[in-house]
Amino acid sequence: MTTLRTTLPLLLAATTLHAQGPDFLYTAKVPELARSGSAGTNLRFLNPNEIIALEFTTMSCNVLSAEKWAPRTSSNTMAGDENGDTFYWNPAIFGEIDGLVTSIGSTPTGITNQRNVFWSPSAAMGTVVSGGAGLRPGDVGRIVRNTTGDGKIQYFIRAEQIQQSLGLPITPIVVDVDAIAFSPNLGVFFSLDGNHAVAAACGVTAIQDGDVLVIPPSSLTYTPDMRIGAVAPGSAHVLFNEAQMNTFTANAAVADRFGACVTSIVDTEALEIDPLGPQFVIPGCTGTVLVVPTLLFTGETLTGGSILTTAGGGQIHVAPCGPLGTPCGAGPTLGLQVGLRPPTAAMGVPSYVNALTYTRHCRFVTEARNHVITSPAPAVLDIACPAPMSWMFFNFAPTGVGAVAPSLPFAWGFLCFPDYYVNTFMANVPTPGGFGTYTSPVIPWPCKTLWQAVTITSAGTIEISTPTTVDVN
Ligand SMILES: [Ca+2]
Ligand SMILES: [Ca+2]
Ligand SMILES: [Ca+2]
Repeated sequence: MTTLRTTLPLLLAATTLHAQGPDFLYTAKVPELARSGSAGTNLRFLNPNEIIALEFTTMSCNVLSAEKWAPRTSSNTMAGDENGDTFYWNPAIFGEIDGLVTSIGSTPTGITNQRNVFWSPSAAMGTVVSGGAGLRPGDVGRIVRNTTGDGKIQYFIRAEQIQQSLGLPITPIVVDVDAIAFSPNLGVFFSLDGNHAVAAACGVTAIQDGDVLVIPPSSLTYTPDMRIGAVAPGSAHVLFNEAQMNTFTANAAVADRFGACVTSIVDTEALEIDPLGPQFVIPGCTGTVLVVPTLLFTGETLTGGSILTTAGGGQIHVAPCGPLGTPCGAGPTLGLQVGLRPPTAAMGVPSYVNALTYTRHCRFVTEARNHVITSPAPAVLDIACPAPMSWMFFNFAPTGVGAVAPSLPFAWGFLCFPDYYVNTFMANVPTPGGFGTYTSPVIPWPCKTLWQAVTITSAGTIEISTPTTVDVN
């Protein structure tokens, strides 16, 4: 197979990247626990369809903990009753989040929030609320409010565009995007779940799930807010094939969760551009010059949650708190390096990192103890707050098949969740140490209850949390 990596790097490029770091948002392959225990709250339970934050900028390295950032209930609230069963709660929404990306236009203040980050699901979201094609495994998108209402889908790149870039027919949809990274100067980098017969650039006729592909910037057109407007057919190049990803992986000499040396990638699972890593310019076979950045990557063999880099021909990536994996021969990769709690002192977490993006973000999150309760009962909500005091607000949510709660822009906030759904003040909730718990009055009858907390940050901004909906039977 012809790949670009077989051509020697010609020139160190000085392309400017948009700054997104230095913190991470990522997802774990299977349910995990926050290293900190999240003060005993339910926020400690991290699920594969939830986005986790790893904040080198705000946490000491000796207590570095991954914390819940986009709970299922927040996505459920934004999505509404997408599967038409009259419940907001859908613990299986998205299956897994298997790709994450941010775009320059999505972060006008440089801040990533739960509305402007893009993700790829492993299972299609219901279309009862969104209409249209919905959010499918081959798409990378987000849930937005538009002129027709809440619960709509906006795409960073559509499955149809991925298939066009591979020289495939637009229908039927066969691809599942499994890793994605983007820079307007460098293009869209991606990897798929599964092997496909294609008609991509350079005469490539087959791609594997370990391959890393790129659609170069010259083959992309953008929307005004820097999403992908169109792709040139057959323009995707295999940047690194699976054998080359195996070489990077073997060279990194990282241990898996059991302490065994990992020598192959099997399936590339996450990609991100390292803005501090060297870049090379190589001539593409079609005459298109490609700029190859340093890529952070993970794969399904990288249990324990290690993160590797293509730098130097393949290494364990070094983050502000140290290497993101245990060197081969030095014991297991535990998961502590990405803030997860290992099952024992001698065995790492079962997850690999399934999706990864550099960000700057705020973490102000609510999570229900029970997402479906039977009246009469109180709702109990856990809060992760960036300040030591928060104020809980309430509203009723619409009921019925395909219901979705209306949101409005939260005019004061510009760091945390950007929209509000609530209208009634309920109570002060202390959040010393970053966590707190609120117990509502007894809810006497069946209804849909919607909750958000408000706080004032040390920066002096008024911010609102992610929303939680509790279905009351
Ligand atoms: Ca539902
Ligand atoms: Ca996917
Ligand atoms: Ca993945």
